[in-house]
Amino acid sequence: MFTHKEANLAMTEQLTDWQPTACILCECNCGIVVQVQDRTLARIRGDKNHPASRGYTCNKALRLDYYQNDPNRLTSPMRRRPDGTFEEVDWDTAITEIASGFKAIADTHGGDKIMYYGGGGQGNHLGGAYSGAFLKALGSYHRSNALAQEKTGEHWVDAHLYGNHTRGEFEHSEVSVFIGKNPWMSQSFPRARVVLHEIAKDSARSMIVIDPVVTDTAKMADFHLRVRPGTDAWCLAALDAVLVQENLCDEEFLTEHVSGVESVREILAEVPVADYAQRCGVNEDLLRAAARRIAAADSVAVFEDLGVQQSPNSTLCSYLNKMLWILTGNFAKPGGQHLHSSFAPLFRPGGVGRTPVTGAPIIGGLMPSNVVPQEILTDHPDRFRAMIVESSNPAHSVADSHAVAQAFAELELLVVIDVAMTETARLAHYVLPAATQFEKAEATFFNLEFPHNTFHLRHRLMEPLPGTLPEPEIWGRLMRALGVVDEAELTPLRHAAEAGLEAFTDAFLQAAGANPGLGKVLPFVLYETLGPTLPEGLSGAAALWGLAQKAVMTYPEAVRRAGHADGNALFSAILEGRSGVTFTVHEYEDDFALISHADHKIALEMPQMLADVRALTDAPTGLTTPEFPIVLSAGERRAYTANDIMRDPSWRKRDADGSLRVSAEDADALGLTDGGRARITTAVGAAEATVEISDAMLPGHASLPNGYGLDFIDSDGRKQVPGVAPNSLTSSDWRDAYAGTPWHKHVPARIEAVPLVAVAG
Ligand SMILES: Nc1nc2c(c(=O)[nH]1)N[C@H]1C(S)=C(S)[C@@H](COP(=O)(O)OP(=O)(O)OC[C@H]3O[C@@H](n4cnc5c(=O)[nH]c(N)nc54)[C@H](O)[C@@H]3O)O[C@H]1N2
Ligand SMILES: Nc1nc2c(c(=O)[nH]1)N[C@H]1C(S)=C(S)[C@@H](COP(=O)(O)OP(=O)(O)OC[C@H]3O[C@@H](n4cnc5c(=O)[nH]c(N)nc54)[C@H](O)[C@@H]3O)O[C@H]1N2
Ligand code: SF4
Ligand SMILES: [Mo]
Repeated sequence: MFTHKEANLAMTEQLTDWQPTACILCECNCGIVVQVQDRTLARIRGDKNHPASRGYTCNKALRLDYYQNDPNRLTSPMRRRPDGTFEEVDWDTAITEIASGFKAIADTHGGDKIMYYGGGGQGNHLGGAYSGAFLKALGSYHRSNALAQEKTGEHWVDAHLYGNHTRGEFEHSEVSVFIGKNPWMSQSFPRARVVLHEIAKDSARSMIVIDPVVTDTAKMADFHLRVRPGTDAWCLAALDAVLVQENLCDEEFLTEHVSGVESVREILAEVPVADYAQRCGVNEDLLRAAARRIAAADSVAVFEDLGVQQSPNSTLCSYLNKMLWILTGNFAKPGGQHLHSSFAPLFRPGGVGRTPVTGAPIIGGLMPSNVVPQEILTDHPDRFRAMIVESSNPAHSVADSHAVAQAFAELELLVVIDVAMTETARLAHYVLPAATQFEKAEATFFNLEFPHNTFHLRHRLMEPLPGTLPEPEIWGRLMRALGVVDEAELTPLRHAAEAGLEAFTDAFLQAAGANPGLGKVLPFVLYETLGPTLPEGLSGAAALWGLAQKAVMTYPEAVRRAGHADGNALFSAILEGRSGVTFTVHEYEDDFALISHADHKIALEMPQMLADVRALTDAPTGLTTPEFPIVLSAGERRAYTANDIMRDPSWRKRDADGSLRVSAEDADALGLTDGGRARITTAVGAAEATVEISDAMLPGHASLPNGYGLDFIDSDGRKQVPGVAPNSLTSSDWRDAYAGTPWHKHVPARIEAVPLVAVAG
């Protein structure tokens, strides 16, 4: 398969051999093999040796060269001039000025006024692993990233119920349930389209989809519960209630493995199923049939995603959703729901608190992305004064782009680490150019599978583009500029590392025992000492040594079952395994041990959530107004969207403008035509889009894709901004009460036809 540079006749080098790496466009990180030619990813196909994806890719992986060879890539550190333009500066100047700038802010206002946003996109979490040393050295601990735009509500519920993250084993489930999730387009679990096909063609298996849109996934479903947008709480409460009211719960499982069942049962017993079915717009018989199908199955796996996590009642929906598999005992068995091992935590354990200015909840160490501008744009003494953004584009991906830009303009120091001059980078004082994910060692920490869990260290396919650096080296240089670690501390570790991993382990334990402060800056210490001894191009993998030791301590049996004798053996296997390694092999019983409560039972009772279930009786199911009568879902995943990773619009084979999808009924009523233009207005902004009339949409519901409205300078120097930037239409305050996660899928809007203007001549 040739990628976009195939027509380039100026190629001078031969194609390399096939080299393993991974796709970086979604959290699956499917293994791929690539032939490189003249720094282009010339040929790409699925890697059959990758333990999770086994040769699978979707349509997007084949077009990764549009990321690798984005013509707008950064090739030098940039410093903003007072007039807002940028000048190139050398690395030494940039590092020195940035380190002393942050130091000055920490000294004057306190390190806690420095905030960190990002730390990794869909496939690159290694860089962020090194950021912690620099931040801790400054006394900075406040952070946020995209997980606080989607998963923190679910994490909060998970933390109460069992203290861990769950995943469904769809490959083997008799019944699969997708709630506000369209895996045909958005993937998110291994080999998604293959698995969906297998489910659809097997009459013994069923698929239940809860989605207002007739998505590609919904088309394959046996039960499509086509809820009205924003009414999932009623739908899920009714499904749970059917389980209780029709005595369909797994009583043996509940008695043995769940506490707090009775109060839940009491509340669900009161739920008026017929009324709730009507309120969410789902036929009552269909809803009951779906609940009965779940109850009758030997195994059920569920996936909730943005359709509920970015809609009203999102945290409540997470709670109600988990009842579906808990009440029916679909845990700790093949095809069910599982607690899995993790190679590195995505959330900070126990990281709860409140933000300094707005008092918003901090969950898993992350403050809501939505409050970031409000934590800056104020004269509150504890406001953030400085920020580091790494591998994220919050000026485009966080609610209310205008507010974010205004806030960032107030910062005394903003540093962005990215491969491209993004919307966020343009607001920065300094922009540091990173090597791409094919020019450095990289890895994903989205290791979420059970019973086999995979970790993949990707080797670089080529040297970093001149002028760029891998993040571990950027953080290493920033740390050296701060000068907080004494060279004398590092020397013995450097020598030991040269003698091999065993010697390094002994020396490390001794050094850490003598100076516990070293642990605080661990990734830096590993990078400086172990890093230089690792094979060419892999110094950035040094931090994985610590994580490998931790994995063995946390899951000793499962790591050994996967064939790794100890932490050093696991680390070595990771360094050598070019297509990824299985790091844990669990037995189904292990699920219970992974419940973090002392009694290893699921703690079902969450009083606030139960009060909210009760309150649904009187709560409004709609949030639109006469002024904004349509529900706009701002940010749907489509065939050619990949968050903000792909900036060159020519990577798309279709949907170049990112059309606004509307129902035929709305189009009629509003005078919209297919291919015509519409103006969308919300409480905070307005935009114009191309209309697509679609029978997938319910009347009153419209949808725009994510990842559009990014600017791009084409080869003629012209700026293009195809489609609508979804967050030009969303607002910071439109968010969940518990987790502060945004309601991007539920933005009240007004849509009007834009009359065609006749062009003279
Ligand atoms: N192609 C592609 N794939 C991706 C990504 C990408 O950018 N492009 N991004 C990745 C990332 S970061 C993520 S988080 C995942 C997200 O993956 P998904 O959550 O599957 O993605 P979305 O399309 O944003 O939303 C899912 C569904 O929610 C539905 N929905 C809208 N409103 C409601 C509602 O009120 N109730 C219910 N039940 N459903 C509703 C939409 O119709 C849509 O089908 O995708 C990942 N995969
Ligand atoms: N309205 C609306 N907003 C949304 C969503 C929505 O559905 N609707 N979805 C939300 C969700 S679920 C998510 S996950 C977020 C995603 O939004 P972001 O958190 O902004 O993450 P990405 O889009 O993955 O952006 C990754 C950035 O990393 C850069 N990058 C790529 N490779 C590298 C590298 O190797 N090193 C460095 N340093 N940088 C690199 C890219 O150029 C890009 O600027 O968007 C959220 N925003
Ligand atoms: S499923 Fe995700 S990781 Fe796999 S090829 Fe598609 S976009 Fe890439
Ligand atoms: Mo996401």
